[in-house]
Amino acid sequence: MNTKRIALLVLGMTLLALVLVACGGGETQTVEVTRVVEVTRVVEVPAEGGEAAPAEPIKFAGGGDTLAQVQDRGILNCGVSGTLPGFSFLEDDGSISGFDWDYCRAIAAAVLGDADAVEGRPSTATERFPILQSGEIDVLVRNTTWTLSRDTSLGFNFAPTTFYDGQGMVVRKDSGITDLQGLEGGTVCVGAGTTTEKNLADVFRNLGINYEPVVFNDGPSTREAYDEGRCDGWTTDKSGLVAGLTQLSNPDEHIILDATMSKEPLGPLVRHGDDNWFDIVKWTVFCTFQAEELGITSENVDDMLGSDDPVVLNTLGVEGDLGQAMGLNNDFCATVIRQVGNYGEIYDRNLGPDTPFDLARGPNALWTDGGLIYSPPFR
Ligand SMILES: N[C@@H](CCC(=O)N[C@@H](CS)C(=O)NCC(=O)O)C(=O)O
Repeated sequence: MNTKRIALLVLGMTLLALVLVACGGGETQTVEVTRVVEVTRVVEVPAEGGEAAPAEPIKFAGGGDTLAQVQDRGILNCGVSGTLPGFSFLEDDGSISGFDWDYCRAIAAAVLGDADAVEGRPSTATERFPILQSGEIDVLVRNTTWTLSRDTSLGFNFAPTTFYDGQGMVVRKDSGITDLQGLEGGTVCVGAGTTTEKNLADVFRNLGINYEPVVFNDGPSTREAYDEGRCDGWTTDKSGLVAGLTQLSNPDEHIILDATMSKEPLGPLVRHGDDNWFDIVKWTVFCTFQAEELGITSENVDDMLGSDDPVVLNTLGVEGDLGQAMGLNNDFCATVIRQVGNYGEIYDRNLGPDTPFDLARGPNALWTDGGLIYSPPFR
């Protein structure tokens, strides 16, 4: 054994020596309280012969073996939409592109050292949760909103939000509708199994608007029905509307109303029951945030390995053993940035000014620029 456990009992931290306890009859009593603090430290000592023995496999608390399964398989199974340009879009040649897809690739890079070692599983809104619950996919990155019930009773854990969104409404310009109230007595196309459907009902009830929801099984059918004129309005996440507008027959004939109907924090999620896997997905996302904040890009990451800044060195695994704490290589974050890029690069590549979407960063700016994108310390 090259590891010794040293238990230190720190006794007698006598605290609160004078605690005044109110007694029944208004009297006070003095009580002495002694706190016992047990500190257990694990100390690495060299094995016999002076050489450090190989590290023992780390046993992770919290159950689950998703990491081992993915490593044995050599492929990450990642659930996506596949029909949402800019986020995850399945091309005719079978390739997938988009912001969500890049997060699938980032997780594969962190875990397997290869951003290409990932299989995308396109899914509709209604089938996305069953395929994660059943283990068909290891992680879902599919424009999915973090809600309390999904995070608890549905049995999922949400990694940090990668895209702060809100629900919007598209109408035809020539309809004369300029606000939600203009949809009074009208019809709205909406996808089943989404937060969108429920928000629509709540918001219109609050505003006292009578309307008829026309519900479809998947995103493309919802959009096509609106395009064919079957509804007066079409609602989903604003990101979905911006992406979907490009797929309408005449995009210029439609507008997104100036109304945000909900909060839609979108990000990756995993099954309950595997804390280590959850940590891996979480810290892969944080790695992309942290790298943008530190100015580490896919272009300069190798130069940054020689930085003088200890924060950069810890993030990239040149110093410390942060990756090992999750069963990953210590340079997992360097691999992610080298192969996929930091948050800003991922955003710009898929949604930025040089794309058809040209989505302003808004709340998705770094916290240092007034946005919500923030990583806890890599320490
Ligand atoms: N963020 C919402 C809505 C997600 C959603 O599924 N939106 C539809 C409309 S954009 C969609 O992506 N459809 C694509 C599809 O079903 O493939 C949620 O998590 O419920």
